[in-house]
Amino acid sequence: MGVVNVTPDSFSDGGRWFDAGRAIEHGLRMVGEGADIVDVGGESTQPGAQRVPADEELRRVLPVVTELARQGVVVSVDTMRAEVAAAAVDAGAVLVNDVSGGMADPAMARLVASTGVSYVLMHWRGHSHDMQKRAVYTDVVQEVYDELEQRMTAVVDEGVDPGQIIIDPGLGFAKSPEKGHNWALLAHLDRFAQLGRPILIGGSRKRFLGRLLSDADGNPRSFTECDDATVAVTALAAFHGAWAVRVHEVRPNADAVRVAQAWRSGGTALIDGRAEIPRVRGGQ
Ligand code: PMM
Repeated sequence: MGVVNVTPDSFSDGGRWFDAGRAIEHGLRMVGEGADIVDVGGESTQPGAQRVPADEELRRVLPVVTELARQGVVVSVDTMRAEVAAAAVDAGAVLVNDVSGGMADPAMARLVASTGVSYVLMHWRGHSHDMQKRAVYTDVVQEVYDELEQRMTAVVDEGVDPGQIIIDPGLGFAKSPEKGHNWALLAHLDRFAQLGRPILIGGSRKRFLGRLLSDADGNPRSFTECDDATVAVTALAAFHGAWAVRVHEVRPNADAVRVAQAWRSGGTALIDGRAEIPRVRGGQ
């Protein structure tokens, strides 16, 4: 899953794809590089970020979703708002990526149920402006697992089919890089598999990688210098059964997924030694 942040302020690629034309071009380039899904978002969720009004979010994402879907790209919309999700699905998005797991907008679950699209339900404890204060756990793996299970039950009670759901432990969202929460979650992907749904991992360029790669004085590595570490996370996550990884640099990560697949299958998933290139088409 390649990321297109149509925002002026996302922490990892802020401003680069704010213009609709550039965002569309970027999305198409990522498909050429091996992305199966392009995730389009109009609201930054970096720690400390303030909310964007719904009309502005719509203005940012709709032209991009519309054009990518028209060109046959499998489009996901990264939004916490049912109103934005509804418009994006009308414009051809086939997946709603809701980092709040349905908590930010009580209308989201019903919208997902009524449209039948796939739904990424991520672990979340509150909006970005103060989410890091909520990174308090006794047993991060157990608590994230339990909270995801509760959210799954809640959205299913609202009519979502369990088969629509993809779960995501929400790396970086109310998780402390200093306390190692993100690594605990990654080390226990098999535990999350017990929820019985595909798993999405979004570790690309996140602060826990910069913290891991701090210099001898303890200064964290900048996020732009964390792409190689992201690829390592991708290889390991894919090897341990993740369904998808959400990344900013598609090509090396798509390569890592193929390596992991080949390794996992012991070569049996290859055709004359070649990795199969999925041909995924979306749109209306
Ligand atoms: N991370 C960000 C945004 N959306 N969606 C899912 N499902 N999982 C994530 O981990 C996730 C997400 C924040 O990252 P960015 O601002 O670098 O795109």
